[in-house]
Amino acid sequence: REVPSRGTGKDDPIKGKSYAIDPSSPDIRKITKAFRWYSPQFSPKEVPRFYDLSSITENPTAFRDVIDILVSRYSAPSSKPTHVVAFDARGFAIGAPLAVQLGVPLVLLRKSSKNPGILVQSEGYTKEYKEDHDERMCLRIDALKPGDSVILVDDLLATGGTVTAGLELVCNLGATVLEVCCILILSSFNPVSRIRASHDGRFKDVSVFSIIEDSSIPPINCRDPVNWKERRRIIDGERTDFI
Ligand code: HSX
Ligand code: ADE
Repeated sequence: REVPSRGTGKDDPIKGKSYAIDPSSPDIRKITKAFRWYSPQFSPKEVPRFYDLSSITENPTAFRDVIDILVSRYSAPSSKPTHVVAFDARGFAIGAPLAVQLGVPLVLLRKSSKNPGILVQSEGYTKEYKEDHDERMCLRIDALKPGDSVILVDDLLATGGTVTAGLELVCNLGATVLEVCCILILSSFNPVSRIRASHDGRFKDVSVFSIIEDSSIPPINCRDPVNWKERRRIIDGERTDFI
């Protein structure tokens, strides 16, 4: 399948060596239409729009389109990685089918030393929302080596803090990053510029690919339950009085 890419350009919100696909193409419109969000009232975190990856994973057609676009992009000999490196936890849902289709290993970037073995850990990083604990990414020290060329996969990029931690680890192990890819980029945070400016410009040439941008996701994609006036409750036990 042909994957159109929009290159650099003055009015490109993702400036520099980074790409998003033409939002008017039919596949992209389908994925954009499928991506739901929730307001803070129904979200686990206080962000204006909490984007829900399960709107893609629970929609087999949209999910397949996402994976097909990525497989097509990374299967050409010149762009094929030796490894797919996916972020804990939502990056796993995208990285796993992608790695299987490409026939390359899937490396799991884990949060807070959840993986066994001898680990390397990133510096602390922050995201669009703050967790209660210090956040660090960890990678097994023998997961990658010099000469490996990887793509880094996550569901979305907001501030780019998470991706920066992954770049740091992959580069510290001597591997090369071909590209960072995600389904959705929250362009208003300027994640690409932030990533490139971080660590004194260590990742200034990194290429970033996103399938869609949040500015193209309309208000109608909000899935807040309309008749639920109070703050959401997490219901114990069986679903009896739910909506
Ligand atoms: C969420 O925040 C997503 O799954 C990404 O891993 C991350 C994106 O936020 P940011 O680090 O770009 O601000 O956990
Ligand atoms: N991670 C960081 N920002 C997010 C957002 N707005 N929605 C879902 N996950 C996120």
